[in-house]
Amino acid sequence: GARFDWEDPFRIEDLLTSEEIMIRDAARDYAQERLMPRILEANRHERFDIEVMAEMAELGFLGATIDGFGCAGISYVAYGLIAREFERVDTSYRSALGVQSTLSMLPIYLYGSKHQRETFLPAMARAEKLGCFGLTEPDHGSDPSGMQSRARKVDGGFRLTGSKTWITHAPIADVMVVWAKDDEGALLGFILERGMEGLATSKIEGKFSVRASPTGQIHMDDVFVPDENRLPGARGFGAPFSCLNNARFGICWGAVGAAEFCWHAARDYALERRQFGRPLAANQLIQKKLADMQSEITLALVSCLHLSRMRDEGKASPEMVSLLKRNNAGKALEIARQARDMHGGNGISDEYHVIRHLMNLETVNTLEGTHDIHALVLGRAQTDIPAF
Ligand code: TGC
Ligand code: FAD
Repeated sequence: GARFDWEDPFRIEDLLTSEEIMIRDAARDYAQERLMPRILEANRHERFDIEVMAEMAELGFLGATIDGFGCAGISYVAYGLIAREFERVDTSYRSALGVQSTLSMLPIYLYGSKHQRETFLPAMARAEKLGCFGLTEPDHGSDPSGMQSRARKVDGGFRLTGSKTWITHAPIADVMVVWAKDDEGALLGFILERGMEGLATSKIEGKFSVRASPTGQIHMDDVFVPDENRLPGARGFGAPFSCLNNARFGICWGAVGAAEFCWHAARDYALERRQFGRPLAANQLIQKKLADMQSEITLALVSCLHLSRMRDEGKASPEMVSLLKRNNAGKALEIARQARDMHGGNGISDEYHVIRHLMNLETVNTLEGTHDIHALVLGRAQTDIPAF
């Protein structure tokens, strides 16, 4: 007969392969046993435990969708399941996974030379080299096409000048995938390495969101970058945007992980906490909120699975990714807010974790294209009118 499992209403578990379940369980065990015990202090003190990267490498999670070069070659479904488990603990950990895998390693894999792939990818998969992705600038966020960073051609290489901001892992990265325009205004991609003359990074202090993730700026003052460090396959904005498509898959799944944590926490709390002589969960208003959370999360997960399977078959368009990134980040934020509310005063204490997720999801709603920018992508796709 048909069963109903409140935690998995549409039996998504039955739609996963045994390999996907194995990877998911490894990610869940690691996240719950090793990341969860660290996050409270890490978040309080804006601290990133760098050994987390080596642990992710040990499990084979870094650059995991890449086939070869020391990477596992797993599906986007499996990758998404890892992202979901990491973000169930904290956005900072999903971000760490995503920036290394889809925004640093993937551009080198997609647009790099054989030599660049061999030099960087295995070392990055082992977390011996950490990467970051520099697209956003102080004056150009949603519209990177206006960027001011310049790559001037000189003998044997390029001279890069400009600055990037809001760059995840900039303060700790050894390798920086940076985008800049050449003398003709064409967008090029470069692999910058810490220690190059004129290259500096700084940390953005005082964030109220993703506090366990080091975010910073990249300053380039006439940095000489040899020709061999230019990504030969990248020319035009299609290159960084393609990397973003893949990073956005991780966010689609990750946002649901954070939302699931908040939903489960709100349910547990409502069952335990008593007011007016009965559990909070005995109230219709509370049950409605739980039903809304369950519905949105279930629909989001089915969509994640569907979109990722399409991605694995090469059938996912950027607009499909925009639709789901926008939906899942926005819905997760709303779920976290409701869960915070249902915890009453305790909801603002970090020991209950929902306020941390709520603050993090503000970032998730903004990065990799804001909620409204993805609406405009979808608006353009159905009206043919770019309204950016
Ligand atoms: P547009 O005219 O649409 O396109 C220019 C060229 O790019 C191609 N393209 C894409 N290719 C692949 N995937 C996509 N999603 C693509 N979107 C556009 C397009 O085909 C065209 O190619 P070509 O060959 O014809 O030149 O460009 P536009 O200037 O109108 O841009 C539109 C818009 C607003 C969608 C774009 O600027 C955009 O996506 N803005 C948002 C910026 C953004 O997402 N930044 C993210 C920074 S990285 C980050 O946040 C990492 S967070 C990491 C973490 O901690 O998790
Ligand atoms: P703006 O573009 O200034 O937007 C401000 C507001 O205006 C938003 O609400 C936006 O939706 C709205 N808006 C903008 N244009 C329009 C329009 N035409 N019509 C209607 N509304 C509009 N970037 C990287 O390159 N690499 C990274 O690793 C990275 N990591 C990040 C980590 C964190 C914690 C954060 C917060 C950001 C990170 N980013 C990174 C940058 C991120 O991608 C940008 O913040 C994002 O793209 C938005 O750009 P912006 O902050 O300049 O906002």
